[in-house]
Amino acid sequence: MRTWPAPPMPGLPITGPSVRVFDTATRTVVTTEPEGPARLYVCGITPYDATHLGHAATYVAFDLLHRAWRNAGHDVVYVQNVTDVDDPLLERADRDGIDWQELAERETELFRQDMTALRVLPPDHYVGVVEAIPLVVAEIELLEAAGATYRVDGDVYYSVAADTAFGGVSQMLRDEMEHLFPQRGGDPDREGKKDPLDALLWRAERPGEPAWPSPFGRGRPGWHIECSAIAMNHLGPGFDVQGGGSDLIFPHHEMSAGHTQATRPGCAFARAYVHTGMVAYDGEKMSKSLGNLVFVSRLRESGVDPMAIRLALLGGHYRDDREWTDDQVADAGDTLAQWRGVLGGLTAAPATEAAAQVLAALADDLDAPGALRAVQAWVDATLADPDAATDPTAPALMRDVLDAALGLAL
Ligand code: 5CA
Ligand code: ZN
Repeated sequence: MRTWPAPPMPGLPITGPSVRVFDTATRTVVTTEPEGPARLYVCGITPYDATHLGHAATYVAFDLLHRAWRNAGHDVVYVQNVTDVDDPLLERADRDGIDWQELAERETELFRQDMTALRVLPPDHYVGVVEAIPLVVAEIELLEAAGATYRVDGDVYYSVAADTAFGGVSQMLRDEMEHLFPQRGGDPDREGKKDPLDALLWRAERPGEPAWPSPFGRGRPGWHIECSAIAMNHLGPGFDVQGGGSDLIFPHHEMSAGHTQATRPGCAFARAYVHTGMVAYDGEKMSKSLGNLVFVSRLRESGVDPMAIRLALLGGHYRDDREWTDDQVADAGDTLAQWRGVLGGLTAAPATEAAAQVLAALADDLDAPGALRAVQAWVDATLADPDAATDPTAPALMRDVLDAALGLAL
């Protein structure tokens, strides 16, 4: 699929530290140690509605990781999928009486525009499920050869018993898994399943639904297998970070990892699993199904500076669940005006230390609030004592750091 244009990223005179992130599977902060380019997979959108601030917060968080790696001297290979055929998309297209492909294309294009406006670095491989069906089919064949599949009325299921490490990503107990599974697309009560948690790999053609030919008959992919197939084909096993929102920990990331572990014994899917907290609005997780959404595109249309949206999103730590309030974007706009004033000066307070603090905060589990505090302290120092703010290189250095590390072009 077509990706979106890369914003320019200035080179910095200083190198950032090794990047550490919180890994859900081990519940510890781990140091990433890329061998060759850092390999990143982030679960993409299901394009049946516009990008809301929850999605944006998640993609901005992984953009910080992407940038932190680049600033630490690594090349990055970034892969993101688009779930451009799945139940919620087909249901919405049906409800609105439009073609499902048209809906997916329209919303994916809007997402590209939102990501461009927010200066999110694009993936190197932006892969839709429809175009990846041959990869999905090949991956299911591997699972079949590993004895990890069975049929229920023509549908193909994955047997969770095939992954000896099942549960190792989410670290959840069975009770919690059984509670979450039906809420997140699972079908525990389907008759004929061996284990209620077994996941659908291939859904046989139903009347009125799109279907593609395969060795298992005409049908379409289940959800989790798309990410296993795309990640394995474009990154390979043991890639550095699998990312997404915390709503994907179980079953999605557990299953995607499980598929790979069943077909490639001894190989981990990813080396670390990193999850963002949920953004809420009006007290509830922002979600397309609840409808309590603030769209990035609407804010942009109403004249809000995309950099103010980005700064507002960076104000919370990526791992925390948080509440979006409408004043956050106005406050961010005020902050930007103050910062732009200082960056526009001919001189400022020396910035070398603040620049290093920004890079250190971001390398320390993507601590954006800590990075913003370092910038604010430098701004305050410049404004508090203009007579001492005589460094002519400081404004340009800080402008480049804000751009390269935080994605804020001011
Ligand atoms: N297509 C699948 C992943 S393969 C999917 O979950 N799509 S999505 O459109 O529902 O979500 C896209 C990304 O945004 C996912 O990483 C999801 O975890 C994240 N996300 C969804 N809602 C929120 C929210 N309220 N706050 C933060 N992140 C969210
Ligand atoms: Zn995914």
